[in-house]
Amino acid sequence: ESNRHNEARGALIVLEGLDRSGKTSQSGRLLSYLAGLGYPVESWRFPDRDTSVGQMISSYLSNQSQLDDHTIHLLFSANRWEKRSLMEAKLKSGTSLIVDRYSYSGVAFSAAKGLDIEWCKAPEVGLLAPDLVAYLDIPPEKAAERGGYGGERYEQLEFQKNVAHHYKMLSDASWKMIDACLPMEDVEKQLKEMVLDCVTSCQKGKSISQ
Ligand code: DGP
Ligand code: NA
Ligand code: NA
Repeated sequence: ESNRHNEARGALIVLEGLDRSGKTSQSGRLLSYLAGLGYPVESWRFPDRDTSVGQMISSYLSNQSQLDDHTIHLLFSANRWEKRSLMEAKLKSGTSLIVDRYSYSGVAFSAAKGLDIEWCKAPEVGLLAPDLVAYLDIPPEKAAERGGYGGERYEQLEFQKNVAHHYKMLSDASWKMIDACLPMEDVEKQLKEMVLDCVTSCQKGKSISQ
């Protein structure tokens, strides 16, 4: 029984949503949940601000540096690319990853600035495809009310409305939509079910897709 997890591949689980939709809290809860069930699991987030590319992104987000829209777009993408091989190794070794933001943030946030959507998608091609995309759906006005925004560059109501619009355009039938206005415990319960389903089906040997 304890061997079971070793032979299986991990699941790539992505949480997406506007700023203040609750992704970060829910990732923590999912991590404890899966770990408690004995699954190897890690929680990741993008941007990963710990790398040198991530530090450039962080400085841009906190308005300490200015960068051309295309340039920052490519840096966000590069930040995902620099983690790709580690991500693949983790999944192959059986570790599931709960990832707070991924390529969809990359496209939705840059397209919301007016960049061409196909141009935005191009550098994401070849990154690993998620097994599950859970979208924490919240009206931008509601998100803005949640204890206010932290003051980073994109945390502005008008801009978030535009991001929401682009997320809707990117979403497809495979996305799991969750009403993020529900009490946190209800959101958590729905997520746990989806995530457990996903981890279980990845164990049945579906291979990693790109
Ligand atoms: P977070 O650490 O999750 O709060 O993300 C920081 C901000 O950066 C947030 O407003 C979402 C935005 N963001 C995340 N990923 C990307 C990306 O790939 N491209 C762009 N343009 N923005 C992103
Ligand atoms: Na944020
Ligand atoms: Na977050």
